[in-house]
Order: sequence, then structure tokens, then C-alpha cells
Amino acid sequence: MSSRTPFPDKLITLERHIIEGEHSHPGATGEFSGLLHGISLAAKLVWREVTKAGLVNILGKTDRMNISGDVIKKLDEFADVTIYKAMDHLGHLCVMASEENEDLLHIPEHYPNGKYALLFDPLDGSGNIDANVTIGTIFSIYRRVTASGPGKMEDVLQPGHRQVAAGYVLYGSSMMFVYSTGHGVHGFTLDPSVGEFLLSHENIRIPRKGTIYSTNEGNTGRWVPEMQRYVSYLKKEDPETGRPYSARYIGSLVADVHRTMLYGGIYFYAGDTKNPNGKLRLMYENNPLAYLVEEAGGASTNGRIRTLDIQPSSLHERSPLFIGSVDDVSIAQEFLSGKRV
Ligand code: AHM
Ligand code: MG
Repeated sequence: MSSRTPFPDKLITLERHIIEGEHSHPGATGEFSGLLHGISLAAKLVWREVTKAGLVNILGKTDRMNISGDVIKKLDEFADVTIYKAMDHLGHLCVMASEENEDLLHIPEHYPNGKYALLFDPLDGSGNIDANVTIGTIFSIYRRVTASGPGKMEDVLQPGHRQVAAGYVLYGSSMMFVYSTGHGVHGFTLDPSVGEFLLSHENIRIPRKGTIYSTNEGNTGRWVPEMQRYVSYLKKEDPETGRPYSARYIGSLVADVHRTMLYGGIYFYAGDTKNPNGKLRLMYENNPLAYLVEEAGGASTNGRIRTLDIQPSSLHERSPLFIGSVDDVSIAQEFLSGKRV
């Protein structure tokens, strides 16, 4: 073949990566490829709306509130419905649940039920939409525990360590699809000229210790003294680096955790005197991101136990989150438990 071939040697599309990953598992049915392909298609449709949001005035608030009491913006609603519709007929899912809906989302009766359950946060960080800041979609996949028919609550309310895949899509300066099926974390960047996600970040590994912390420090006054001592520690000169940690906070969890995974450090949203469980949702945010960060060699805890070991009791429960480099999460835990002061 000519050395001037226009086809690069190592052009790995998301689809090829998923299919090749499946082929390495004897007995794989191809359902996973179908599922992840459905999510990537939905994400491209969401991205199309996100990029033209400012132009067509799709922004603006609807009258509805979501279950957590936030006003839902139209783009959230669009993402929510688009993902549901892209996935409801594939035959791989028995049930879905979304951060924007109080109850389970069932598969329409005229479509078959499959063996997986999908949970998603359709548009994380949506408070940032108007400022053109990176937002994203987060997803989490479980194998059903009930035998057949429409999925039930127990298919969804499983601890995070039972996830069989998780990922997120970033709508930022470029669009990225990051996922894991338990064999490393892989990132793909959309080439808009051909409409394909191309492998750009193979086997992401989070540094063992970082130099950045990411949190909404405006909440300091509501934190317990252990938390306040921890953040004072982060601001002291680190003898190893000769400087304190740097603070970075986008306010889109998905983007803050993406940066943390690439550069190392820690993201946290602690509980406080007003909201003892913090703000983030275990099933739609903490669990999928904890699964990915652990797969990348990092750690995640609620301050007491590993995020992925929390037994959920309701769809929309909130939980504190400390996530990132292994050493940084363990230092945080030492402060929270009072071992370090
Ligand atoms: P949401 O946008 O899906 O409602 O998610 C909650 C968001 C996270 O993306 C982000 O980390 C957090 O809320 C920011 O909260 P705060 O404004 O309190 O810092
Ligand atoms: Mg969110």
C-alpha cells in the first residue's frame, strides 16, 4: 500500500473499539455494542442542539421542576427525551431511570425488554449552559436482577460495584465520549467532519497524587471542622511540590471529574450542616464517575465508605463525594475520620 494512503494506520472509531472489546469476550452477544452505539447517537443529537443553543433561542426555563427541585431548562428536557427515545426500542434494556424523572422510565409495551438497566443524568452542569461552559451526559449500565418482563426498582437500585459499564459525554470545546466496560477507561473525540468518535485517550490513568483540588468552597461556613481543617491543609505549602494545591472549579461535575482524571488531584462535594448528604445524586452522578475513576486507578468515597459499596435505597438519593487520585482521597478520609488534624 502506498505510504501516502489517506487512511491513518491507527484510526480507531468508537464503534470499532466497542466491537473489538466485545469480541475478546467469548459468548458476547453484541448487545453492548448496540447499547453504547445508541448512547453515542443520542449524544450527537444533544451536541447538535447544544452547539446551536445560543442561535435558535432554545434556552429558557420551562415551567416544570425536576424531582430535586431545580428548574429544568429546555435543553435538559431535550437531552432527557432524546436519550430515552434513542434507547427505548433497541431490545437491550428492561428499564431506564433519569435524574430528571421521579419514577422509573419503562420500555414501551410494543418493544421487547432486554437484560440491562440504564441510568443517566441527561445534562449535568446545566446551570452553566447560558455561559457556554462545558456540560455533559453521564450514564451507568447494570445487568438486571429480575428474570424477565419489564424492569423493576431492584434492577436499578444496585450498588455501584455491580455496574457493567459507565461513561460520560462532554459537550465542550470539542465533544468527547469516555467509557469503560471494566477494562480501562478510554476517551474518544468527535471528528465533526466525518461525524465519528475517534480514539484520542487510550487507557486513561489518573496520577497517584495530584496538585489540584476542586470544590465549591463557598460552602466552607457550613462544613464540619474536619472538612475545614482538610481544606486548610490543601492551602498550606506542600513540602514535596513547594507550593499549595491549586483550586479549580468549573461547577459541572462531569467536566471537573474529567480534568481530575487527566491531571490528578481531588474533586469533592461534601455534606454540610444544611445538606448532610451534599448535593450530588448517587445513582446518576457519583456511581458512574466512581466506576470510571476506579477503573483509571483512582478512588472514590462518601467520606466513610467506598462510593461503589453504598447500598442505594432510593432513585434520587444524594451522597457526599470525594473522588480522584488514590493518595488525595485517602488524605481527605484521614482528615474526615479525625486521624489527621
Ligand atoms: P446538575 O447540573 O445535573 O443538577 O448537577 C449538579 C451540579 C454538578 O454538575 C456540579 O458539580 C454541582 O451541581 C455544582 O453545584 P454548586 O453550584 O453547588 O457548586
Ligand atoms: Mg448532574
